[in-house]
Amino acid sequence: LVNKPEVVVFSVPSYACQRRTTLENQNTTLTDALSLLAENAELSNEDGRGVAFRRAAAVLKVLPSAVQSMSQLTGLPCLGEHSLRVIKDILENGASNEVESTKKSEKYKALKVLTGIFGVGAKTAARWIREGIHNLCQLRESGHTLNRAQQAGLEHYDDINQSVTKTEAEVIQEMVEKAVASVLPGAQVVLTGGFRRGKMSGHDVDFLITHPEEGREVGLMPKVVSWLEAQDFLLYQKTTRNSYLESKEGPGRPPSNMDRFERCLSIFKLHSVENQAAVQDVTKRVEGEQRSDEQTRPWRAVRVDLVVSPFSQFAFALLGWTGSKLFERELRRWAGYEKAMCLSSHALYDNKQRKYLRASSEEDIFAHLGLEYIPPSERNA
Ligand code: DGT
Ligand code: MG
Repeated sequence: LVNKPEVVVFSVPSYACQRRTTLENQNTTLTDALSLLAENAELSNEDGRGVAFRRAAAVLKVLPSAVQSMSQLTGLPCLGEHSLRVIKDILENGASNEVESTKKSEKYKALKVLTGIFGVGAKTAARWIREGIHNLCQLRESGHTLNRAQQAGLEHYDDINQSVTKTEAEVIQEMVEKAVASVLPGAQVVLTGGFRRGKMSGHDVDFLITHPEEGREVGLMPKVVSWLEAQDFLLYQKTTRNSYLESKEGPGRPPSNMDRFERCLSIFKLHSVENQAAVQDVTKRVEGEQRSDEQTRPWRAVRVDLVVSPFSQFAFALLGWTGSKLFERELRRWAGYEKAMCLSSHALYDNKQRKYLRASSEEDIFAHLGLEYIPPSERNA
């Protein structure tokens, strides 16, 4: 047999948590197309189909070079009939009809616009669409009573739908660190989510807060929120308390995948970096206010998630809140199917030994799961 060196045949392990997925992607055209179909499926409440497209896209993200022909994909995991058809269309015609018509469809456009409102999920959006509401104008005119989150979401719609930069995330990190240090010295704040994975932008900023002395973190969130409110840093917040103990999880009652940490979904008022300096300089501050009269507001709204974890669960919480969402899902699937374990953001339960496995670092958890350690920057599945 003659070797054809120009045709690279790829090989990829089947679970995303066995793979190193950096932000470098040689197949963005294909992965963007599959991600759009995944998003459309999720917005249409077809989660199964959504996951299938996400898994297919994740496999293409780790390929070391751009796919040239279908034959290179032979033997790759997670590429179902539907995803292969989309890939084939793009390789042969430069675009997929299904993707292009989805992008243009009234239903997809309306779902995107309506779920772009903070506090509106796929189910609410679908209900509104059935009532003929396709955009923000129609929603405002419909007379629907919106809850507090949705009102804030509508009010700050443009800001919230503009992505958050790494620099903005760092400024918010300083604000959160200052708040936490003021109300509980010694508490730790960690930036999680996409920014911890090295992304340069995101849809929100995620933080995990803990204290090395177990128990000291109890009651922390309301104090942090009060401090932030007193500084006029919050445009909206809703805190849900920790319900992990009340959930009566314990041996024989493995943890559910539902997160039960004390959590604050919020919208921060972030003064622009320019205006951060202006706050310290009275002269410039006056100028800043004049500019705001000319409709350049000196601040923008940014979505921020705060989570408080007891120290003993911190490693699980950190792993669970770093993402990506698919990476998390794959870790839990690996734990369940391959190891007979149950992983959540609180704990790891071994069904065979009938006990919880302790971990003080993410490395410990990967080791318990029999997986090679994957650092955050390589969890971008
Ligand atoms: P982004 O913000 O669009 O740049 O992307 P990410 O990766 O930061 O995604 P995000 O902010 O939705 O969530 C960050 C991670 O936190 C995500 O990988 C999964 C986790 N996460 C989000 N919401 C929940 C939740 O309600 N429960 C649990 N356990 N984890 C969550
Ligand atoms: Mg995030």
